[in-house]
Amino acid sequence: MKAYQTSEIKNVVLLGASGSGKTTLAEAMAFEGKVIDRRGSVEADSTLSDNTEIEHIYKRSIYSTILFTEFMGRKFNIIDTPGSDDFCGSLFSAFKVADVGLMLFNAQNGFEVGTEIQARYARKYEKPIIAVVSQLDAEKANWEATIESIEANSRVKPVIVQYPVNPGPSFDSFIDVLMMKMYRFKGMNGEREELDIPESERERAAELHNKLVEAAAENDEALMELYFDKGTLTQDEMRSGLKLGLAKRDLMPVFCTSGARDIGTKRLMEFVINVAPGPLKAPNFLTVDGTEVEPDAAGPLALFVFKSAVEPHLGEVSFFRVIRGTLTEGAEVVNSRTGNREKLSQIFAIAGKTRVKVSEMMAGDIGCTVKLKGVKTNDTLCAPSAPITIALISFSEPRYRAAVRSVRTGEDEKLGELLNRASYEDPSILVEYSKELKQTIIQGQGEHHLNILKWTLGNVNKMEIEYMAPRIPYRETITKVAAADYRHKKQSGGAGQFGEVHLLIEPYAEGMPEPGKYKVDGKEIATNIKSKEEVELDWGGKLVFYSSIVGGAIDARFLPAILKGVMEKMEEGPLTGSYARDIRVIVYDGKMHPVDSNEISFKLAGRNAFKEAFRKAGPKIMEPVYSVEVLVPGDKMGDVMSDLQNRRAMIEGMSSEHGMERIVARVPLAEMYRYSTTLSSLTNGRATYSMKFASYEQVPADVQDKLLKAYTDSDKDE
Ligand SMILES: Nc1nc2c(ncn2[C@@H]2O[C@H](COP(=O)(O)OP(=O)(O)O)[C@@H](O)[C@H]2O)c(=O)[nH]1
Ligand SMILES: [Mg+2]
Repeated sequence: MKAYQTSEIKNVVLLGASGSGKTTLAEAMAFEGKVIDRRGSVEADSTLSDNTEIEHIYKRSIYSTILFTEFMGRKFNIIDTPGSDDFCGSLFSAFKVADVGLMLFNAQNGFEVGTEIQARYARKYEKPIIAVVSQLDAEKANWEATIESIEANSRVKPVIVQYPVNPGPSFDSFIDVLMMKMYRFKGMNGEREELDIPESERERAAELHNKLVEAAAENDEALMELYFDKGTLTQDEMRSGLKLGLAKRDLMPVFCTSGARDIGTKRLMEFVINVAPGPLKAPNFLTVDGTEVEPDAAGPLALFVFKSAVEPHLGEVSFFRVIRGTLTEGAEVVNSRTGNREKLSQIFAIAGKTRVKVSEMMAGDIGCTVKLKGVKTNDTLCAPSAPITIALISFSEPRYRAAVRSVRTGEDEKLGELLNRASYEDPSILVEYSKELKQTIIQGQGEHHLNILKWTLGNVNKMEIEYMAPRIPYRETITKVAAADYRHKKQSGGAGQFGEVHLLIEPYAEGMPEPGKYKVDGKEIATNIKSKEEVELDWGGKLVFYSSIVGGAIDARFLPAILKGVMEKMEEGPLTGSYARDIRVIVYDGKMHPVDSNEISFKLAGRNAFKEAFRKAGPKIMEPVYSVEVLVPGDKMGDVMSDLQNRRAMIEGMSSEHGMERIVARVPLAEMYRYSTTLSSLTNGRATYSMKFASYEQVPADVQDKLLKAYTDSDKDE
């Protein structure tokens, strides 16, 4: 393969709802570029893109696939993505490295739920979008309805470049109102004739041509003037106007295809070459500190790793885009995250599972390399002389959590390795062992997402796993002042143990005044602070520990032991064994014994005095509450709201935008298990949501009673 110049490269991401025909179109594009000499089909499990067993079972893409194709002296790097929102992780990676999106609209369905979700992401990443009406040969293909639904729902203005003459099973022709030609296709392999527009279509074609000219002119004042002077624009002038409008996302050119019959593929690719931004015209990549990096093929090398995989018999495969410079086989680079040197002994162009060895790749190109052990997604590999770090792909917050364990015992280590690998390959999967919950917690984008992983582990890695509801990380705290005295005394043979601690506890809040006088159980306690220690707790919140001991009742050297005793109970709260937080402790009196007092005695006295006081201080269990944002179509608002209310949600706000309602609520984590599944079934998959930790709040009395009872039943403490 020749080494393509930066100006000869087009990086394209295929978007659209699941089933819209992305994988089939990718196949046609690869065929047009002669990467394959026969087109496979999704039905026959023979496409370049859907090449894994699980994709064959589902007949749908689950992983994103990169495939290059060479066409008219250009190299296209096409990223075929899964349509389902559960696999949006790979979409974010694709958005990072693609310069333009082809959004497929199935002519049988028009603007679908999946389209809407992906259009939202495209907006977020500011990707220019070309609309591709697909499956125009299908029985129920309906051009008018499809265009209407795009016009009604798309926030980027659709501008028709082509329309079909005979949509439906006899589909073989479309009219291109930019070229002002009709294209008629023969057979199934893209052979076409270029014809004059027949009499019967002239009026319609002329009308759409004028609209296209206007839409092109609108993007530039000079073009607008030309248009006013001449009443029209040349094809090249139209292209330059469309180029501007496309790049700014002011317009979305609309094309006609049937991927299954390879109709329209070539014209679409020509248009991408002529009008869509390539690496030189797309916005420059930014480094983590916001510096732009020009795609200069003569500059120092920088590669950005956007996807990683582990392949049997081969090991790690790292997929990258060359951000700057020219990569040559054998290049030595440094990983800017780790500082490690790496050698790229082999570099490849990628067409699904097929890798074609190349010797050189220039800025803008996409390829892969193998066997880089310490490299992962989001790493920048650069010339040691000019290290930079490209801004990272931000994967969305996980939306589904579960605890995971292996079904067979003794496989923890192997499971850990496999889960780490899963999150290496798919950074939208997060895995962590929680010491607090004593569970391995896995997070992903939805139940389907995690079930696919379960299938893969079971069938490919022979590791049977099960998912369970994760335990909830409750916290304990107190609501009022209480005091307790505790004397630890032990006399057994030789040296005895003696320590007595009088302490007082109260709820801690940021900015509260220093301790003064207290009245507890009818007794006045005046404090006179001698020392103060603030402990930032690892699990959130604070413990503030004071000594106000007078007259040397307890030696200062025993204070650390008392604090240690208190901390032991903070780590294993008296109510449910959960972490305690936000408490102020004032040791104000006690007793020592000249011989028997030692650290262990004071630790035990401190611990027990604290525990006793805690129980008298109106103790409460607190639960994590998340801020949840749901985006739901207006007609499903009622169902989603009443479901949220059943989850003890506090609705904080509602607003509408473009027919969607945004609900902001605070919901206890304990009520969010499997929420994505419920939301999806309430709305037929038309809603999305995100959640992030907000605060700890007291649980309602009935919930507290239940938790206390559950703990007392299992408590073996003292
Ligand atoms: N009739 C017809 N069927 C198509 C066409 N493109 C895709 N399909 C079928 O639609 C289904 C989904 O196609 P696929 O390419 O997997 O869609 P993706 O989920 O967007 O990748 C498959 O059954 C395809 O065979 C087309 O142009 N015409
Ligand atoms: Mg697909």
